[in-house]
Amino acid sequence: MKNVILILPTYNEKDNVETLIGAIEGVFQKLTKYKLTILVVDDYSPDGTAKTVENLSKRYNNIILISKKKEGLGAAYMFGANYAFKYLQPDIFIQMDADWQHNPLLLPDFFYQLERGADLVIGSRYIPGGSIPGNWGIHRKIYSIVGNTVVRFGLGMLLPHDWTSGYRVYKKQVFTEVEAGLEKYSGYTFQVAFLRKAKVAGFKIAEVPQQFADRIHGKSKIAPFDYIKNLLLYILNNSTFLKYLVIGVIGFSVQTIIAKVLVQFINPGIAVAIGSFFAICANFLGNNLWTFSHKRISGLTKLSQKFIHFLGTSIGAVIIQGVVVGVGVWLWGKSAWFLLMIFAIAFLVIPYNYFIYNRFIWKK
Ligand SMILES: Nc1nc2c(ncn2[C@@H]2O[C@H](COP(=O)(O)OP(=O)(O)OP(=O)(O)O)[C@@H](O)[C@H]2O)c(=O)[nH]1
Ligand SMILES: [Mg+2]
Repeated sequence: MKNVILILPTYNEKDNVETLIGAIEGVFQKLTKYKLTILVVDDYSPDGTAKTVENLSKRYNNIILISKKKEGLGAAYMFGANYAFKYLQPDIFIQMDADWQHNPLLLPDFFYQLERGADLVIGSRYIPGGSIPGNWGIHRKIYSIVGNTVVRFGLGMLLPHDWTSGYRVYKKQVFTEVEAGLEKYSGYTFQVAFLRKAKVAGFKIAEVPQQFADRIHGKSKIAPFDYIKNLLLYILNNSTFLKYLVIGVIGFSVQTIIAKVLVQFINPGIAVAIGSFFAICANFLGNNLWTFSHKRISGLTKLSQKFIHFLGTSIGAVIIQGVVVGVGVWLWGKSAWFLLMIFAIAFLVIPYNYFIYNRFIWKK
């Protein structure tokens, strides 16, 4: 029998917590292989959530209430998990909002994925079968979709599809592996930081479609401005894409110097193509050492194989630049070559390479 600890962070959820806990208990009557403990982490909610939970703990013998000062969602999860390790011998954790936005009836799907070998399962709104509330205003929908997309592309980690979902089930090893340093993210950024660390550590992540419901009782605690600011700061500090751009600038400098020298002697299209070959070498080394250090390719055989692969995919970038500069010079004259090269790199080569690197070179 596995010990499952469901951490339920609450702040002013008096009107949600009773029915939700009742529903969760009902679900676990059928999940007989698992022994559930519900750990409510309440930050002294002024609405008296704690009192309701205390009453519930008389009805169910598997509810523990922790009351602590208000520190944010991430801090509540950290506190709950550390408490569980100290007193409850956890095997599996569940993270779930206490406002009914996460449907407890989905839990058997999460456990099915764990049993099939996943280490971490996410309730995803952005996969087929998943959704955000239809009655949300357009700004709210955009905020949610754009936020998630910025995280995925900013971090250069396209999978899983839903990074900001707080509905998650994971094995205890995931927490012990990622926990170090997470206390910095006491608010909602915790979810993204947690997931990124789990991904980097190589845990197997699965997604189940989730129809994210709208809140009926109580108010949202998210402060959008703070949330966006913290998320952007996190991405800036941890973005593969930004590191990739820095390496790209170095490669670009190598390319420019070589091309500027050669263009005095040979056709500009060829000069740029040669310059870009050297940029490719600089890019491969720089990205391997720094940008994708978490997926670094090592060993001479692997490195040379991957470099050939890299060269192969980079031919696309060489051709793009050769064609744009070649055709552009033919249209607008030789003096336009430099601007044409910059245009080709900024708008065509950067997205092309980033996609290829993630998809084919440093995939895992
Ligand atoms: N203990 C604790 N719980 C919190 C805190 N902030 C939010 N929560 C809880 O975390 C869960 C998610 O918070 P919500 O405000 O619903 O955030 P959200 O679901 O991302 O945003 P909405 O879609 O706007 O509701 C809820 O159960 C909240 O009660 C906090 O500072 N401390
Ligand atoms: Mg909510």
